[in-house]
Amino acid sequence: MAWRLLWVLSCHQGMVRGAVFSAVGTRYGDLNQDRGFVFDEMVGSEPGAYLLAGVFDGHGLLGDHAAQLAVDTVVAWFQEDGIRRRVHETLCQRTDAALREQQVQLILREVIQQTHERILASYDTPPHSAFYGPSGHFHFDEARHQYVSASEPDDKRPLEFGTTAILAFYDIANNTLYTAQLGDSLAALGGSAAETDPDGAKGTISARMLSLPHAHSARNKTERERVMQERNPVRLALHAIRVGPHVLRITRALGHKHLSIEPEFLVVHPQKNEQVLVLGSDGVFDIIGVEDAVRFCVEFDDPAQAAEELVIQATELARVEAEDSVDNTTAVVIFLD
Ligand SMILES: *[C@@H]1O[C@H](CO)[C@@H](O)[C@H](O)[C@H]1NC(C)=O
Ligand SMILES: *[C@@H]1O[C@H](CO)[C@@H](O)[C@H](O)[C@H]1NC(C)=O
Ligand SMILES: CC(=O)N[C@H]1CO[C@H](CO)[C@@H](O)[C@@H]1O
Repeated sequence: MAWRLLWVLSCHQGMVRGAVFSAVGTRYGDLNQDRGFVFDEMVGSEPGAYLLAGVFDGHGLLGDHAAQLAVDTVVAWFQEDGIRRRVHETLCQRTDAALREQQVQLILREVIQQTHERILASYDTPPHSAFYGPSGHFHFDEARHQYVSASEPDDKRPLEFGTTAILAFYDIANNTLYTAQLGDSLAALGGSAAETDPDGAKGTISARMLSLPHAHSARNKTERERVMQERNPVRLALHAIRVGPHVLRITRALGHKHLSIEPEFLVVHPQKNEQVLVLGSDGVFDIIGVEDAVRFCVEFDDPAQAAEELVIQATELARVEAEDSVDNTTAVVIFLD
């Protein structure tokens, strides 16, 4: 099995803890276009403390570059002094919750816009060489603004890439969880009733999706109609869209010059029996259902171990079910209690 650990990162913040684990699938050779991160600001339940996490699943020849730029941009943005102050003021103000929620969503919208622009700007200075799994190495031809295969000079690829995004922002003191979704990377929230209710049947799991699995899918009729109405070179295909030579199952993405970056937002207030938040690329949620993912994670005390085991579980199931065609698979696991 050609899965491989790419990175583990974990952070501790009072009782809220998160970690990310990612594995390369077998389908695209030794290349992982998924990225994930967990970032926190301040400790414990100090006013203004929050946890931010995300998963990005890149596509195209430079999909990994797009996903990495997304992580770097989002993390750097939230570390800027001006943004830190603004987030702090937003979370600490005693105004009504609706206004605060609106302001946090505005912040998320801005970081998405910023990240999109940063990835688009990178089209002007693409890396000189790129590795694209089984298709091998490519070199950038500046004159023609395209990539040419190092081993097959006739294999030319245009510059076209992007990434899905699922961002989760948890305002700890106000127990408010925000998600922003672009594409088919998803978030799930749930937990075990036994943790809070001694009479609750052990093994009773509650779980809900915090994103819409088909909101940005080329199978979604409303989305197909929206895509057709936009003035862009996107064409519809069976259960997919076609942008130049590329066939995509998703209709929105970050950093893709022809796709919408209008995210789906959701705001929830986690209940006592909802202790686990899972963010995953489609490598996770195409294979493991929401309830099973939550059931699996509550068995662990350490989010890093939960994320790793969940990814291993998903890749092993995929290997059996999809005859060794295993996608890049990334999970962020956050324990909220
Ligand atoms: C949200 O949390 C902040 C920081 O602890 C607090 O000052 C504020 O009153 C809370 N807002 C509400 C509506 O509870
Ligand atoms: C289809 O897409 C629209 C627009 O993105 C969304 O509001 C709707 O919920 C989606 N339908 C399903 C079944 O996900
Ligand atoms: C390298 C790799 O496996 N990339 C794939 C990750 O998953 C997305 C979609 O699920 C593909 O578009 C990437 O090519």
